[in-house]
Amino acid sequence: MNNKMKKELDKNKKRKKCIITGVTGQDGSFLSELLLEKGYEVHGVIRRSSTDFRERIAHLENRDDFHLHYGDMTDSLSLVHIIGMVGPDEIYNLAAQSHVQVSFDEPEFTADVDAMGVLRILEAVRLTGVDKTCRIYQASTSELYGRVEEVPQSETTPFHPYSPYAVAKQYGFWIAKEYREAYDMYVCNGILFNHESERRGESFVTRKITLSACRIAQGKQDKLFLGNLSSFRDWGYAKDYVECMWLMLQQETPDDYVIATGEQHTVREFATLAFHFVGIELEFKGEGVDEKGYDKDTGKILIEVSEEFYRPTDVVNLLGDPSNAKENLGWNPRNTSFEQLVKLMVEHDMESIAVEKEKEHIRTNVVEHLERTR
Ligand code: NAP
Ligand code: G4F
Repeated sequence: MNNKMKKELDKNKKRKKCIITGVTGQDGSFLSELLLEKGYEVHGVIRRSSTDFRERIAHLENRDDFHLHYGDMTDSLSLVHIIGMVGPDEIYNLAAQSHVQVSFDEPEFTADVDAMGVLRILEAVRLTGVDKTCRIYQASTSELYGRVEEVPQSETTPFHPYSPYAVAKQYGFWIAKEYREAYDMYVCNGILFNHESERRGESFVTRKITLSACRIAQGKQDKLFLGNLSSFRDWGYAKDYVECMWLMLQQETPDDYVIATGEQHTVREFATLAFHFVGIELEFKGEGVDEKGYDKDTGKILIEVSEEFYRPTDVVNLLGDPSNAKENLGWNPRNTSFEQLVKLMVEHDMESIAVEKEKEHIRTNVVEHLERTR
């Protein structure tokens, strides 16, 4: 064996292995990039779906240190099989039905994936015998504070979940903590406040706003319909937040951490800033369902409230206190400011909508040409 081969073998021996559930999601894709950069062998769990295009991780799929396995949070056998086969040093459990409003329409599925799914992962780790060596990150959420009992919220704030999603995540939080205490397993809950990015799902409020602002600015959409404009969120940048997931699993002892910026803004403020970055100054008039967002220059109505987007119970006052993570993980909550976050999302979407527009223009020209020459 020559020196180069020996070095390669040593590198592979030392290479840490991790499993990421929810690898196709916003966080899963950023975390995969981070862990690959750190030299991990990354194993992602994917669901069988009718379309095989996985946009957020497509650029990683040809690497030989990135592997995908079919599995599902509702299917214990698939999880036992993957964990048994990989023998991971770390598991990041990010898979979830993650949309709060959808959890009112699909409460049973949400509970199966977001609550029972956590139990299935923990038991799979025990059944495959890696419980003393494998560290587990559980994606908990600020939605646990729900109908908030104090502001700001920290690790000691009582939970008051306020949606089927939050109730399911509450089970996930406690079962993770229970396995840590009962079986001495290394399990951490990251209580992450909202984090957004250019990869955020298009039906979450921030991305819905940035995409619509860009379409309106480029003449592709007339109006944006939103729900509760007065809701407060503590919004950070997803790329900054995945680093905390990794940091939590590198500590001597496992614990639960709040990850937040310590700054809150309303949906209305987010929209005002997003429109500002596309060159439109908004002003809001009216109240409740009658509130509207006007273009200050033209007086045109660009935003209206629709009750369709109201939730049976809504969480309206999230503000995190990240002091503990700052002190014990060395986390810098202001890596990306609110303004930088909105700007980077808008810049990304301006470009993607322009490309969409260009493609549509070419398609229309081709159709017109075919019709003329038929
Ligand atoms: P996301 O973009 O919605 O991604 C969710 C991921 O879960 C997707 O990869 C999805 O796969 C997968 N998934 C859903 N059901 C599954 C099932 N039955 N089996 C296997 N995989 C399944 O969510 P995210 O924003 O990245 O959030 C990651 C995690 O953090 C979630 O657990 C979320 O609840 C939690 N969280 C998010 C935030 C936030 O602000 N983003 C804040 C706190 C906590 P498909 O591609 O196949 O649908
Ligand atoms: O963007 P959202 O749908 O995010 P929400 O409900 O805060 O949930 C997200 O963050 C949680 C962390 O706190 C995660 F656990 C969860 O997985 C997810 O990533 O809604 C934010 C706020 C809500 O108060 C909602 O009522 O915006 C309000 N809103 C107003 N109009 C709207 C809309 N939300 C959506 N999705 N669509 C609207 O048109």
